[in-house]
Amino acid sequence: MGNVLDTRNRVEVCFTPEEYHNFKEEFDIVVVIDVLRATTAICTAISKGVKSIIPVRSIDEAKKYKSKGFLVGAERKGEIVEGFDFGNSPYTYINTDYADKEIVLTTTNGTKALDIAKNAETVLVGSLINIDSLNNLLSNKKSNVLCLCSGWQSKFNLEDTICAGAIVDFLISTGNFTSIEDSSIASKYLYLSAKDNYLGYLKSSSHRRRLINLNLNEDIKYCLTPNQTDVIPILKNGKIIKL
Ligand code: 3SL
Repeated sequence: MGNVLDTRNRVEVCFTPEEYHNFKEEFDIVVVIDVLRATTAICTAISKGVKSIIPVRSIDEAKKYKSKGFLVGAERKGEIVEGFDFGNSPYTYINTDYADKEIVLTTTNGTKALDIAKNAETVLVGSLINIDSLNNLLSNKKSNVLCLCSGWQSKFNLEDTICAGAIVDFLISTGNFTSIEDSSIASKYLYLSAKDNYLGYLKSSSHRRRLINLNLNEDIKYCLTPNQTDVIPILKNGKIIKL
């Protein structure tokens, strides 16, 4: 018998922004994930009516926007950078009404991943808080999907990988997608081990420890609580807006 052509689309996982160059040519849709906390904060902001978020990579760029009068959030190593309006907590957008505002944001890893992926045909913002809505949208696409984990300073992290695994698991279950990379298979199995208790599973993960040391336990709980919004942010022409 000859080879049967596999018409399924691919869903794969890239563990860090540094590995993105190995994947980028084959994927039309890139989902950028930074569960703790950048993409969760962005999903929250857009779901609370923020008009757009301009992600920038460096503090210098952020400063330029600040000097022009923009509202600017800046985080490095979990902390608010002095001189900016706020940091990277999703509660920023829950506790204060920034509806219809344009916000500039720079974070340690999340906005770097967004910058690296910016030339993909479609760049979506993923997190656990919008996971079902995102999965439903992706399952209707006839495109290869890459989950780009932001990681931590060029290293693998658990929370982004688990979120990516939730996407792989769901899309594979539709029968219309397949994965061939070990990173995707590993992500799926990590997700299956973690899905009943994200908080417990991530108890000793490096970034959870980092955030606990900064008294950010409420942020962690929020970021690890799935399906708090249906909103899917998309990066278009340098701005993140509601799809
Ligand atoms: O790395 C990032 O982009 C941030 O999400 C890190 S933090 O959660 O704000 O510490």
